[in-house]
Amino acid sequence: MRITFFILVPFLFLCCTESQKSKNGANVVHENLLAEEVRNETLRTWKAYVQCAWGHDNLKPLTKGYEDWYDESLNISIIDAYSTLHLMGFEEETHRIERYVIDSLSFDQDLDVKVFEVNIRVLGGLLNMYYQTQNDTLLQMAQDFGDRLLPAFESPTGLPYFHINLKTGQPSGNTINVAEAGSYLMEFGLLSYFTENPEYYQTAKRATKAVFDRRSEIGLVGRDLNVETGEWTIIESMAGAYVDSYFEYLYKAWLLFGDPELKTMYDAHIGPINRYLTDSDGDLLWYGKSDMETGKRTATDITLWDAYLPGLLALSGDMPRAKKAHNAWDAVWNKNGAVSFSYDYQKDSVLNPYFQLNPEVLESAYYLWHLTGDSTYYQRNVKYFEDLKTHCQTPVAYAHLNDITTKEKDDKLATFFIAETLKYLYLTFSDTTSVSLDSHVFTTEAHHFAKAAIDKEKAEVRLGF
Ligand code: DMJ
Repeated sequence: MRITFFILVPFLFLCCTESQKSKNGANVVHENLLAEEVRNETLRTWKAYVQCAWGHDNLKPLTKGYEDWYDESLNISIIDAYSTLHLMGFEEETHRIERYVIDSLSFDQDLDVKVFEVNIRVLGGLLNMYYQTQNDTLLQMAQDFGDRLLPAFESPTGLPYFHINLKTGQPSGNTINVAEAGSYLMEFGLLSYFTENPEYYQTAKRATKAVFDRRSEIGLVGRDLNVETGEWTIIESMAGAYVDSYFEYLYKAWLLFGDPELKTMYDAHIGPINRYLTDSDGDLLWYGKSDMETGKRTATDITLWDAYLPGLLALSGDMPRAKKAHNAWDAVWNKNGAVSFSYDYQKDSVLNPYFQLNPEVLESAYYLWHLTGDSTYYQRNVKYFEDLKTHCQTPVAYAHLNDITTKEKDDKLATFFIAETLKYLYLTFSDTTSVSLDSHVFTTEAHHFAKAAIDKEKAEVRLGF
């Protein structure tokens, strides 16, 4: 499939081979300059975090300070970065993280945390640490964290409340969007598999089904729901931000665990999405917004998170739509050398010009490159990486852009930059890493798990489907 790589990419990228033995014994080979450069940039960014922000949630890349999401740190950068550092073979760094998490962290914190965000970043990261090390203490910590999230799902509908207090288990926040309601199948499924306790997966599936059961007659879901009544509070339908990982997890959790009901749900949605949300413009395919009951177009604004969809379409085998949808995102990227928080494709205008170093455009390019072998997508990631360096690089790390048109930087660095953006670039350029879409499934936060690590028959029992 990727034989074309050796023919089509310039010779420049094929030199400089370096081999390393990773902790789990797998060979990590950095076969070209670009993979090596991404690896170096990851280490440079990580070292800045360690030096200036260790023990805090985020590095501030301009002032070299730090900031936390809440009154106390949840150590989100440390836990979220682990799987990428492991993938790249940084043994000293990953050992340090393992020791720190085991020796120094307790989640018995009196904090109201966002259930969705800490699930994908903290629980997903902890599960990856256990998966890589098989250290039981790390599984106990993941289970402890998962147990602290469970009370969020004790609502009349099974939908999770927006916040949960990690110490008291007190939930709060009655309104939730579809992504926040239905993106737990992967992490909770893995937790059920590793602990052999179906409760986690069953809880996640009940929340997902609570969304699915409220789809309209034409098969679309809205955006926001009331957790207690189950009523839609926003009935505008979309496939991107606010709903994205709900669709993503129906497909990916089916791929990893084999629960056939998830695939049935995915199939019930994807047809209506393609029918009612798309606008075609030659070689470009846009996914807009429609009324969930009538399917009538309501808006043509999109957000940079929506760019996960070409990757999901490619993964599920719909290459024609995946390619055209990525063409649309590539066109948006090329206007400013980055994508804005929101953009109107009909008016061709930037709405909110902020850029958070998000992975989605590059992630989908990786999926398309890997699954088609077409070097167009490899070259897109070469270009995106160049643009990130030109516009977002700082003396110590990378920074968000306040405005993609002026390139004014903001003193922020999201944890998904290492967890996802740099990982997908590295996977694109490194042809011989043992981790790929052939063998692994990636969570929405890009934490990777081998399909071979899950025995489908055992999954049926341990997850209870
Ligand atoms: C990530 O935290 C996850 O991918 C999430 O599902 C939505 N997108 C952000 C990064 O943009």
